[in-house]
Amino acid sequence: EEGADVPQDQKAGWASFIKSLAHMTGDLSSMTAPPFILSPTSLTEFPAYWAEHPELFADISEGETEEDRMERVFLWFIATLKGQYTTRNEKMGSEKKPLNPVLGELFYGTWPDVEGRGETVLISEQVSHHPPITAYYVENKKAGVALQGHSGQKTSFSGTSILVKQSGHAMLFVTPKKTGKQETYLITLPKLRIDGIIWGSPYIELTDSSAIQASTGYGVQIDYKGKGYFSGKAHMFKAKMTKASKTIQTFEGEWTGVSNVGSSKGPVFYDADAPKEEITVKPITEQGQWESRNLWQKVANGIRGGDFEAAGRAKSIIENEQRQRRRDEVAEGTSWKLWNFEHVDSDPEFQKLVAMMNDKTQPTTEDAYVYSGEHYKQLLAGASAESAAAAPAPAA
Ligand code: CLR
Repeated sequence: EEGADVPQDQKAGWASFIKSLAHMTGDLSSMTAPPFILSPTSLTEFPAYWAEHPELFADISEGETEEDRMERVFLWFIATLKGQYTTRNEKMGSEKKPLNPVLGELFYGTWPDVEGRGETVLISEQVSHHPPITAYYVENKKAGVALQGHSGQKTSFSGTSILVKQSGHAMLFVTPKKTGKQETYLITLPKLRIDGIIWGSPYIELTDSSAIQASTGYGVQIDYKGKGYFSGKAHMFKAKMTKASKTIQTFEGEWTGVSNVGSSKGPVFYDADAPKEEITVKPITEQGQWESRNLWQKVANGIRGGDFEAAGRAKSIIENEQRQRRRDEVAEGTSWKLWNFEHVDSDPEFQKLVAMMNDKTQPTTEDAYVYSGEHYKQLLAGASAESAAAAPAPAA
């Protein structure tokens, strides 16, 4: 029955939310949704999903050959998918609507150096509010592996599903232990279909294709399919590793379960039951005012505790403060300065890799956010979160 998973008192709100989806103009993030579907987590936290298997990330640079390293990059990539796209279902029962980050919002965290693998750090920053774009940098210095990327979304509604096109891409920089010579990998992102809207229990299925293109000439194309395509199962993929149009290896299976090398009878490639490691974040009391969990604390507490009026009030304070800040900038003829990133229209390495890619998996935009780490490095150097911040803090 329609709306079966919606609390009785929110059924009307959910129905009108679905109606409003039909008029959506590409950006769902700023639309008002009923309380039961709200998540207390901001989108600036999502880049952490790239590094919840820090050992696989670090192991990339241990690869003996170009082919071996391509396969390790692909293994790490597949291992991130379950976290990226099914975590909210597992933790909160369904996909939820994340908090819409403010411009300048930050999310910092680390994964510890265990057994000499090196520490992994995440620097995530909201670099655009309208449309929402999050830039991120993940690095394991010791291993010689770093990921720089940004993420935006264009959403539409099919009548039953929300369709999400991801804009943005990621560049992976690897310094192999063997050669010491840097390799780059361009990573494009799959499309999402959010099903289960009618019932009030949304979940993600991945569709179409994405790819990873290496500067070494190796590439992997990944095709995603849900129920009833390759088999009766949801969350399936098939992938093909190639070099100079020659197929080197194929892979297939479930990105939420077991995948195999070659056919489904081949050796196990990855088992998504493998435990993942959550990011370590400073206690909120030690965070700066632009850091996500500190900034949204009252809103998140309201959502978690079911006090949606308190959450709404806290949210309005933040949003009004942001609007005022934007008005002041216009009046002063200034513009917001990013903390840790610099926007570029394109870059030569990106163009080289795109040219090596199959058309249907190419990213739609060329621009990127290059990591400078200005604010993060000041913090590490011992500045307090506030003094490291050139701009005044947002509303308390
Ligand atoms: C953000 C980038 C991450 C992967 C990822 C996972 C889930 C996506 C999210 C991205 C963007 C925002 C998103 C979310 C699922 C639902 C949510 C599309 C792509 C939208 C804005 C909210 C939908 C609201 C319904 C649940 C009612 O690497």
